[in-house]
Amino acid sequence: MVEISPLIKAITNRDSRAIARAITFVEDGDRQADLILTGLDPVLIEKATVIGITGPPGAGKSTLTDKLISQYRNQNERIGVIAIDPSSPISGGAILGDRIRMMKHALDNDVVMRSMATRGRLGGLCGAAGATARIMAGSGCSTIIIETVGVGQSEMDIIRLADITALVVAPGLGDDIQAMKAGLLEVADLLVVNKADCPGAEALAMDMETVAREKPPLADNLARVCLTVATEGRGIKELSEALARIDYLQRQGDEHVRRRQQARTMEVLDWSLEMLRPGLQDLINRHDVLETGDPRLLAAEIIKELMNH
Ligand SMILES: Nc1nc2c(ncn2[C@@H]2O[C@H](COP(=O)(O)OP(=O)(O)O)[C@@H](O)[C@H]2O)c(=O)[nH]1
Ligand SMILES: [Mg+2]
Repeated sequence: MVEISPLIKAITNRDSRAIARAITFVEDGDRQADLILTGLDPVLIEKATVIGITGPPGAGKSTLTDKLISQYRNQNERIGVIAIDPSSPISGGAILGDRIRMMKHALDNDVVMRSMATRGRLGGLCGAAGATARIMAGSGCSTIIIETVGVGQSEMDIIRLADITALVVAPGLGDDIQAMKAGLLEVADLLVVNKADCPGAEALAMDMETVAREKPPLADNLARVCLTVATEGRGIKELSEALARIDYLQRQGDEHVRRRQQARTMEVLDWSLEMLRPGLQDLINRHDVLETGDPRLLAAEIIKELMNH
């Protein structure tokens, strides 16, 4: 057991080791995390904006994130990055390319980075990511970027943690984009057509404009589609401005509160399921699963038992 209040103080003072330690408590489901989280400044947490950056693998999310970090740092903002990495269950870390790219930011005390693996963990990804974002905010980060591959359900859940979601697409990913149209395009506030230097970008941008027009307008003249060349840093300033504008508009109306409610709901659900899991497992173990009919029927029975406990 460590002393909590010095740790909270150290986080507030932007001590990177204290921040990393607190996030580890969160990831381990350690109860000390609760004490830390309730001790952080709620005003900082409310003010910070969580930006979700999603899209298919290879679209350029990491390159874009890297350039956005530089952009925010030029504006003298402190920034947090949570990279949700589905591919690396063992290291729980970013792939080598991302590591090299982010190296220059790793030396910057005002860039707080953390990667989280989707697989090979006990679950509770949403809850852990939400808590991590709050720790970053409590340490003075005004923007927190969550980078995630927009493929599976858990990644979709993660996106619901964000105040603003940018969907990154790129020409040449063809089928992926078609497959995405159902879910991700709907949740995206901003559509980023990256690799604008590659053939097919114009046509893709026109496609995206059509999609964007179907969205309820937040305001007149709000850019919903951004063209970028992440590798060259082109369009990054415009992208950050579009994000800032959406944030501003959402905070003017009810949308910001609605998003935060949605995020909290996801987190509570996620933690609840985590907490139920061991008890459920215990009850299931007491049944002969092969004998007790249909799995779904047994599940309903187990829930009944749990309620009567
Ligand atoms: N031509 C071109 N290549 C890019 C651009 N942005 C990223 N890339 C390249 O696309 C590849 C995938 O980028 P990455 O950021 O790792 O994509 P992620 O999987 O979405 O995170 C890398 O080789 C990048 O250098 C761009 O604007 N134009
Ligand atoms: Mg990436």
